[in-house]
Amino acid sequence: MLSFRGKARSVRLVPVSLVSLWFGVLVVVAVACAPLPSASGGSETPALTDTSPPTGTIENPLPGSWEDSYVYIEALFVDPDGVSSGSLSLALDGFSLSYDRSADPSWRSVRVYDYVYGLEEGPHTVEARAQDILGNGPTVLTWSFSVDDTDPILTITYPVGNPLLANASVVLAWTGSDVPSGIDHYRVQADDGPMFNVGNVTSFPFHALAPGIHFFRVMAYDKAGNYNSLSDPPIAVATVPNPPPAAPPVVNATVNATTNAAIQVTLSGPDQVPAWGIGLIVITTAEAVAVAALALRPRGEAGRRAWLKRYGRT
Ligand SMILES: [Ca+2]
Ligand SMILES: [Ca+2]
Repeated sequence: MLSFRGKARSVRLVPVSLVSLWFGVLVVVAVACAPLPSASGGSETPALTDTSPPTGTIENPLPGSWEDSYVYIEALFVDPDGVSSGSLSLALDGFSLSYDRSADPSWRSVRVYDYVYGLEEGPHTVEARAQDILGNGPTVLTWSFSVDDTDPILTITYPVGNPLLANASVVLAWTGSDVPSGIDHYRVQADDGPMFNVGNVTSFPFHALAPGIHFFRVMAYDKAGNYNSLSDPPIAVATVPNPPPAAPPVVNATVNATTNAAIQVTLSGPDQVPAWGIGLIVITTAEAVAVAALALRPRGEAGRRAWLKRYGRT
């Protein structure tokens, strides 16, 4: 310790090391009173407003649902005090899952989830647990779902083979079955057209089909989302015949031999005759008369003489 004497008062100087000691004590007390960081980096300091356990919600799969062998499992826990990270658990059929989790910064809303592959067909049970950071709980969610890993079976009953569709229409018909969940709905398609969800009916009409061969496809979906393979779908074939050939053109000829004007001889046909089937020929009056005279010329010697006398020929 150092001391100085002055005129009216004395001054005592406290060693610097003692000041540092007091400051260090204050820092330690402040740190001790600060909220403890959680495993997620958020604060687990309770708000002390809620003594209830977390609220749990089943997110996926829904209770009683049908799933294929690939299942996503998720549960949500919410608590105003914050959810304790160490209290979380997720199990399937009694076996713990190495789940993942996601939480907001305060850890008041936490999701636990996992993906499961290759489950056997039949029922399965999930259990998810969580407590708040005060130890309230645990909240336990328990629910069941079922797995269907078998594709539906489908058979198209009409058309079979490749029938001719005289009226350009067909009513596609089929049968389908599935285990263990059963058929949920069918979808049908003609050629490259849209696929129609037709529900649970087993027939569907197509009308006004163009001439030519047509392909029809039916897809069956079970309640777990399985379907008959797109690479090998049930396909039916049918053909709409071409229309009958058009009637030959009809010739309508008009000859006007009384004038020297040009004469038109027109070839025309019914409406179905294409444009290229209609021709137009123009000849003169003299040519028309000569053609007619030759056509009417009598046969035999007597006739030849009468014809020469009539037309002044020798
Ligand atoms: Ca609570
Ligand atoms: Ca199935």
